[in-house]
Amino acid sequence: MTHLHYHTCNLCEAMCGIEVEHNGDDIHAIRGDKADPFSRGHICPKAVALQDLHNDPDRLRHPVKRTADGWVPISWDEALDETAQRLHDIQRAHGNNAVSLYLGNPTAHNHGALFMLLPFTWALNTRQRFSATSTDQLPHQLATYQLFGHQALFPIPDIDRTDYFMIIGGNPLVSNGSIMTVPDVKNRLKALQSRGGKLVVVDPRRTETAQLANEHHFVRPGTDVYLLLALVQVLYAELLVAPGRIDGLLDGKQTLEKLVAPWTPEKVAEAVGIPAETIRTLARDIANAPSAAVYSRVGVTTSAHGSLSAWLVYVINILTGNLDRQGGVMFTNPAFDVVSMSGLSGDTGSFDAYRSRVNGYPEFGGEFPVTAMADEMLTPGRGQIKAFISHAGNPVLSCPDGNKLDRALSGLDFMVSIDFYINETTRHADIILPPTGQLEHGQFDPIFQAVAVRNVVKYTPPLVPRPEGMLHDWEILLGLTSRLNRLNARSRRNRLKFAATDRFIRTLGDRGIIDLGLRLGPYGSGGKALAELREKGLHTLPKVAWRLLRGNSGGLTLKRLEAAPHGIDLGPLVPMLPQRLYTPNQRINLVPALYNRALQGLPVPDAPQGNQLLMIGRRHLRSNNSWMHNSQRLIKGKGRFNAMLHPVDAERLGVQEGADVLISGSAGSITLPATLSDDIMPGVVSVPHGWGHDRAGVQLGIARSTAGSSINDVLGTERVEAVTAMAQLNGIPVTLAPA
Ligand SMILES: Nc1nc2c(c(=O)[nH]1)N[C@H]1C(S)=C(S)[C@@H](COP(=O)(O)OP(=O)(O)OC[C@H]3O[C@@H](n4cnc5c(=O)[nH]c(N)nc54)[C@H](O)[C@@H]3O)O[C@H]1N2
Ligand SMILES: Nc1nc2c(c(=O)[nH]1)N[C@H]1C(S)=C(S)[C@@H](COP(=O)(O)OP(=O)(O)OC[C@H]3O[C@@H](n4cnc5c(=O)[nH]c(N)nc54)[C@H](O)[C@@H]3O)O[C@H]1N2
Ligand code: SF4
Ligand SMILES: [Mo]
Repeated sequence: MTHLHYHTCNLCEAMCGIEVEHNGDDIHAIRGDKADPFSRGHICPKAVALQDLHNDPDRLRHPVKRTADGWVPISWDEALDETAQRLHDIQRAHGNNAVSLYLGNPTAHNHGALFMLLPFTWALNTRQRFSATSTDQLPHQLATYQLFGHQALFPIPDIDRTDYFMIIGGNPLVSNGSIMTVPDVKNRLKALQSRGGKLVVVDPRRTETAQLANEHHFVRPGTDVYLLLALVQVLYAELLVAPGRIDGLLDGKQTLEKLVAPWTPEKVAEAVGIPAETIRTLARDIANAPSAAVYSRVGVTTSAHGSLSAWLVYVINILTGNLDRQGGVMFTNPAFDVVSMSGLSGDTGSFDAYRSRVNGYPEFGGEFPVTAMADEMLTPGRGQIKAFISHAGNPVLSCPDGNKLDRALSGLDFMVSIDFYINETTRHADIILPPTGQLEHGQFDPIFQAVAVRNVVKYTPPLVPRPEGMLHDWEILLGLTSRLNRLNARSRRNRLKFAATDRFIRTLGDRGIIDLGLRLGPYGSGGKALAELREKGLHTLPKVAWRLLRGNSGGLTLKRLEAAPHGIDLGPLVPMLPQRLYTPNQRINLVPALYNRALQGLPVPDAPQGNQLLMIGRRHLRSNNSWMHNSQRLIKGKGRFNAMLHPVDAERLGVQEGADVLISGSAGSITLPATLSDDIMPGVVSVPHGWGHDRAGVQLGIARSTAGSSINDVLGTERVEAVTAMAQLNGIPVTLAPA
């Protein structure tokens, strides 16, 4: 018997609906779900590979422990007990900060894990927390925190209605959108063009997205900040500043005018690589378009001046009247409103409340940047990291200086990984706790629904019931949380309190929490109650929660959502200001002090030096950061691990198409084949990240057979962004020579 099951692909942020034809575990086909109102049948090749992940013989299905004779299976009780006890003992002996935690990218795609993060981090009570945020979107979050008062209140391009869309350092045709959940992005961009709109891409490479665009401008890596300053300068100089409806909410317009005055297009043009007159035209086009959305992503946030750049992009949208306007950048009104829920508990974000021990780097949202991680493990003293927990991450391949981290991890007293693969990172663990796979748990996307280009909501149940002897991520994290709390509880009262929390979560389960969130959200009947609570400044969520759950309410519930297996479209984005602001005075200060300070310290850009080569990254549609490389169907075909450089540079350096080159940076060297292309700016070399699976002990049969090494073995941890100390992954000076 063949069944059709509707699910959501959770491999990237696009949330594509899929139709799985299957008989139990036996998957016959995976197709796009044409009835999903948001993704409209779109999928990419990775969705089909979900079946390879599901069937992968290398995927762990029970906890394992490292012994002198290799990995041996152990029971869940033994694994969870031993892990909690080891962590507890290390904290007793060396202080709470001796235990550290790293959260990888898929944590954000797993609602169960997300729901457990707060209780789990409370139980750990350590300042040594890290995540992929600091190799990714931290500057965006800092900017939303500073401007709008909440670290997750992102303005999202209204791509379906905009007249002008500028993408700086993003390649949605390959990445399928990021902090902009936008399935079927190619057709949406084509629709923009056929209604007379303009797509403009600013990128050191003529990317897949740039090839579709009406205009593409090469920009020298790391110089976006100067381009953006000049755009703002032109807006003021040519009297194009017109914030429109939100003008009355703004502070700092004059301060900003003075700050940008020196940054004329002429001053920056040579360094940026874009003529002054073109910069002027760009500013005029943004200002004069009936509506415009300016958007920046990874190429900008992981570069030298990511914080200033991310801030300036939002500023340009504000100054041109495009914030909170149809066709501009808008806030979402999600059914499960993570922003207002965390806002209610008073947790809107934090920055630089304390600093890291060794490097003195600022925390953001309770985490230190990953650039501090290895040093915190390797540097002796009170607070040195002795134990490490990795959840859904592979920092050895994804963070700068993988070899240093390798060294640091192998010197720890204890390491546990919550992951279903023995990869470059988890091979260092003492215990691995594997969760259920993507089709074995339900799928709900509290984060990505909150950054989608339409208000949408969807829940899909698991394809197959949780296999016997397996646990979901949230159950593993709850198992550890309960045990740690029990070990930590000094009084009977505390023990009872922890037991009650444990019972609360276990009774609700992930589904109960989704249901609760929906009821409390803007489309649930409890949304009003939540708004009232917020007005009263009350923080007693659980009590209200129980009442709402028992009551029979009229609004959106999980049950109603499940009756719509393809998801529910709640309509286009709507204006949300000023109510949505979390700033204390519900106003927007255009020039928060930290950006003002950073601008004072911004060096005047150098003219490009003759033979300098700057390395940037590159993503591929059939790859997903450092994983999904164990699928034959994804990795087959032309090799993609190569260094792309311009023929002019190749000639200067004596490099032939296809020949091996040695790329060296501050942390080391890698060898890889060169590919020559006019699509890359002269002086720039592009290398993909996430490869290099040949490290000893990696148990990924197919991935190991692929060629390649890790770009992050070239990048050092010392190159940090000035404001946040987050990793610089783009625009890195390297040398290149024939191998
Ligand atoms: N040089 C360079 N480095 C980069 C980047 C770059 O552009 N250039 N990009 C950066 C960015 S944006 C990011 S987000 C990071 C990503 O970096 P990481 O998050 O550290 O690494 P991933 O490659 O995403 O590894 C994901 C891991 O999660 C596991 N996993 C998958 N699903 C689940 C699940 O449901 N539960 C659990 N428990 N585990 C799961 C996989 O097996 C895999 O081991 O890389 C960063 N590193
Ligand atoms: N297929 C696939 N999809 C993915 C992922 C994947 O690995 N594979 N990863 C997912 C993750 S974790 C994320 S965070 C998103 C990222 O989503 P995007 O940001 O859209 O992805 P990238 O392809 O890294 O795009 C970054 C672009 O910045 C350019 N760039 C580099 N340096 C600079 C610079 O200094 N200035 C400017 N203006 N541009 C620069 C690069 O050439 C590149 O085109 O993608 C997600 N989707
Ligand atoms: S674009 Fe591909 S990987 Fe991303 S959600 Fe859709 S099918 Fe999955
Ligand atoms: Mo990312």
